[in-house]
Amino acid sequence: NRVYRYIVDKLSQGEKLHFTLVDPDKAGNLDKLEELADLAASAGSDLFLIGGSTSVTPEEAGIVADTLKKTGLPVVIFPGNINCLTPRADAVLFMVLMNTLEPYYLMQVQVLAAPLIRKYGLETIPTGYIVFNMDTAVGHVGRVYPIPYSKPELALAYGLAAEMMGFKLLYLEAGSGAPSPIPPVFPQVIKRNTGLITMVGGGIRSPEAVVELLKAGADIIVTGTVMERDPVKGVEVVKAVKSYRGRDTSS
Ligand code: 1GP
Repeated sequence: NRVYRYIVDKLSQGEKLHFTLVDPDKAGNLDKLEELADLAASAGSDLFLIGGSTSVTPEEAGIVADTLKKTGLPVVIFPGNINCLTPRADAVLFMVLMNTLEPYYLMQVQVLAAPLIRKYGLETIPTGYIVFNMDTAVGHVGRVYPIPYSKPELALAYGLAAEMMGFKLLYLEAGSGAPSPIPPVFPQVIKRNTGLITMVGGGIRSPEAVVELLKAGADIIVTGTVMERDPVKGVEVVKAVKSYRGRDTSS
């Protein structure tokens, strides 16, 4: 479990982490991908996530993993489905979409994927995944049953269940390209009441948003869109995570 240890070691030294999400659709333009990867790595991003999208071949995922690995950072699959799996990554977030109405994403896809993952020899990081925003691709594809923004106690119930089931990470997701990030009260309530590593992503596009979420107790910030659309801003966002020295209000 090398990647998991890498994450835990950094967190235990008081660091906050930044993960860069890359859509393997980018396999078509490897020069551009390499440029983006170098930019993210030199800004201080800690890890690459690949996946998210459903229109990806395992071959594309492999090419993208190889390209990202040149930076020396770990490459972890964030699977939208089985098609994203590749032995060329370092690990996979072994996820359960906890608030889905679709049995496939609750247990079936994990059962289908497990023998493949074993064959590939990939490290697995047990991850609870909660999607907040219905109006995103993941909300639609994942048949998400939304958690009202006014009910943090409901999100906490998911968090407690995730911890009791033995998940290590809890990923609180607004959805890629969401108009705004999830409200900070969500990571806050999870950090106050569980020992889970709290990862927040979706719609994060400014250093101010990063600081708010980190203050609330988020351990890991994930961004994808901002680095692709506005690299200067993307670098600022990574740096906001890595230079954060404030105290959490969660404890
Ligand atoms: C998707 O949360 C990530 O899982 C990234 O979202 O593309 O909005 O940064 P953005």
